[in-house]
Amino acid sequence: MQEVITAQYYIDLEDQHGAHNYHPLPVVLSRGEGVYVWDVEGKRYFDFLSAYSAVNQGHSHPKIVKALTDQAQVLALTSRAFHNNVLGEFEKYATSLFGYDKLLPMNTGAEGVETAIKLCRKWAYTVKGVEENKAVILVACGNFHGRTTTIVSFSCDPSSYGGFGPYTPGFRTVAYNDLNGLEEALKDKNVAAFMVEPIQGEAGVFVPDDGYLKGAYELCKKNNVLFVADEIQTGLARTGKMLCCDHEDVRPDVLILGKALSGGLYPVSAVLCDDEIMLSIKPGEHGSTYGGNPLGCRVAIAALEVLVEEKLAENAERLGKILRDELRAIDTDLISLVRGKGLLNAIVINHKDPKAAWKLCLKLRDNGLLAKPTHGDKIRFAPPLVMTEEQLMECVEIIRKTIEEFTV
Ligand code: PXG
Repeated sequence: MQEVITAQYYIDLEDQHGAHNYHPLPVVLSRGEGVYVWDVEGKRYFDFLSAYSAVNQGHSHPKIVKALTDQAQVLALTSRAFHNNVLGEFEKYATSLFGYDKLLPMNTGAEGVETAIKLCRKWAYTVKGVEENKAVILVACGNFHGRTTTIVSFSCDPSSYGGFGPYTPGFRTVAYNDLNGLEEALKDKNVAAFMVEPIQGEAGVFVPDDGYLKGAYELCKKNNVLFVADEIQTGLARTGKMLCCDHEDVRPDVLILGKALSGGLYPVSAVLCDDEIMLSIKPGEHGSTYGGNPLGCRVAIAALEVLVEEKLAENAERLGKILRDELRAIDTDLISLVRGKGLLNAIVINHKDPKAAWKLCLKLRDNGLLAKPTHGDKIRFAPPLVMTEEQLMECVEIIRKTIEEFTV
């Protein structure tokens, strides 16, 4: 008789041989397609996390899979020691789509953020005229920009930075959603840039007041400071526009993209800006072995085309409104707040048990929907953007039923 391999086997395997740097929901996935994922026992779930907004185009989108497999058979990696015949095509497509002079390709989101930081510092010294080693980058409290030692240096979350010092200097924190605090901080002539998430995803989908991004951008302009938008999680149709900054007609000086830039098939990130900033970095001063490789570039072109061709921003905008209305209509004390934009949403759980959000996610899993708590009491609801209204209503029913049944 063949031994049945259960989910617990894989969980134990990771536990025994892997680092304990995550606390995943106990579900072991082995397949994904569109808005669905399946576990090793064949049970199907709605994915309400989308790999933290990396699979906006849905799992294994056929067009992106084809781009990946076709290119993998031809040429995957050259390094940047040589040119390849896909990089320029990707750069041209993405810069014309987003309206910038240039693009710099990297792999992970954190590398995109590091790249933006280096560009801002170089620009400050070579263009703005800040004295060498004095540049300051302003960031917002509650930020999540990645996990490198420099990036965690300016986190306000002890679980991100605690125990990882000494910290990189050159960053100052201002309160999020506070234009007065930003205006005050901008008085320092050494400020090179203000880097901000248009919605703070990791902080629990914290949506700033209308006008905050526009106001922050204008303050930056007044002070000759670069406005840097980390759209790694909010960008690429997730919030109902191609970029979240589009909601306020703000064009960031420096735009950081990642995650859905590859539709979940390959790590691709990028920084976009105009020549005055981008050309301040010279040959040999920045790069990455894999950054700009033909495989990633083909995947990224296809991933962007899918967003445009399938009108995923419009779908996210429409379904997001329905989702928030439906969630607000659930008659329960368990949800104290529903917030979000497009299909980047969160509910805040109101319960005396601090583990209530986790327990609710376990029940949602049992009922066929996968979501994950953040910061203890918030649950993000961010399905792939290829979802249909009918599927969304099925998900709403699962959530409603789970909440009604929920007793701790
Ligand atoms: N900026 C933002 C706004 C993000 O949400 C990053 C940068 C970093 O991207 P990379 O590709 O380096 O992870 C993110 C990432 C995790 C985790 O497991 C990361 C994110 C969200 C949830 C969990 O570290 N966002």
